[in-house]
Amino acid sequence: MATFEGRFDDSTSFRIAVVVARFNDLVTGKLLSGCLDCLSRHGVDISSASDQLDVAWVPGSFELPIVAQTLAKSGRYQVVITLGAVIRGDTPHFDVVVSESSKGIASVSRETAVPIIFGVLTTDTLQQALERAGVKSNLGWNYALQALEMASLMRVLHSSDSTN
Ligand code: INI
Repeated sequence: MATFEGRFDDSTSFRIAVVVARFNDLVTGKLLSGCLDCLSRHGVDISSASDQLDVAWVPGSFELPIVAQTLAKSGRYQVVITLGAVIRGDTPHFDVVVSESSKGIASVSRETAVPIIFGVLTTDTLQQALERAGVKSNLGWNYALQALEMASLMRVLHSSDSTN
């Protein structure tokens, strides 16, 4: 029996892209701060001179999949993190935006075999979104951690492929 797990001691070796939606940027900006804080604390260079990290901004969560796809296909990144916030109270087409965004991100991830982290908050109110973006906890931190785990796990799986 083999057990495969991501590790957290190899974070400095990954190139990571973050795609952030400007829509609800009061929330997504805070998710990005939490995300970068976690990456930095795990040794990722988040400075403006970094060649380990790139950040792309898109208009809204609907656009996350196409940019995540372009970045994943470039072959440059081991993992892509998407960040967005869709708030039901303010969004008559909430279900459309959430559905297209989530299905698009899942499909890009499978198609490219690059892990794409789904960091889109879907809440009923702005207050709930803010609570998840730093007022209580900051899920941006968790999304970064999940990204590091997945990048590492994919490397473990690929190296196991090549030795078997
Ligand atoms: N995009 C979001 O990320 N969150 C939202 O709550 C939202 N609302 O409310 O509509 C939203 N809409 C924009 C959408 O993602 C696209 O950018 C737009 O439709 C252009 O394609």
